Amino acid sequence: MPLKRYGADCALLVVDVQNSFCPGGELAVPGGDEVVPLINHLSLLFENVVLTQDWHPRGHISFASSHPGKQPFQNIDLPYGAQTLWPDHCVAGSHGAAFHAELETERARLIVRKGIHAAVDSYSAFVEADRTTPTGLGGYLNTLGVKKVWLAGLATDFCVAWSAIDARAAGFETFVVEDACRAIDIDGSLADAWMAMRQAGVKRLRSDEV
Ligand code: VGL
Ligand code: ZN
Repeated sequence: MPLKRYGADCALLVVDVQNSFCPGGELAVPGGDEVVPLINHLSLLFENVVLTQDWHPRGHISFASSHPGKQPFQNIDLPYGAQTLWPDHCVAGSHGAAFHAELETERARLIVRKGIHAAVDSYSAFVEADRTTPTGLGGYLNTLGVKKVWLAGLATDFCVAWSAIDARAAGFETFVVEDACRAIDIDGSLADAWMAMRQAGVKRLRSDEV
């Protein structure tokens, strides 16, 4: 095993590498499974590995099926703001919500489940879509003395981007490993996400630069 290059003040945040987002899944991200070997390798370099898991109750507000007459990928307005509607995905306890079978999960010290409230989505691993309800991850990382966070996983333009931007907002130096992520990319969402991450001060790098 290679030497752990990143110690107690660093964390690798592995975002939503779950069956629903991999080929064959309900909300498959193109090439979603391709990140698995890279992430397994990256995780060997980190003392602190945290996984996130999109984890929705049945009938979740982000599901198009919860809104009669609406289709997946349409946008609607909710009390907390705009919401893209998705196919049912990552239903708590389902096969889709489970991690990709080849993702190495043994060394993860924390699994954060998000989107757990029926009426609020959460792309971000830190703060739900109402922009107020914390998941607890920021407090956890601060308590451990983590100062720098690297992100990889799915999807670049949704859960990775929101989590990276919120990591910056919580004061962490933040890096996104671009080739260890894959995007959904609807209506220019990937370009918008990179722009927003850049403006937030998120650093973008490749896995061979980690
Ligand atoms: C995600 C859409 C809906 C993601 C989660 O992991 O990027 N995208 N739920
Ligand atoms: Zn979701």
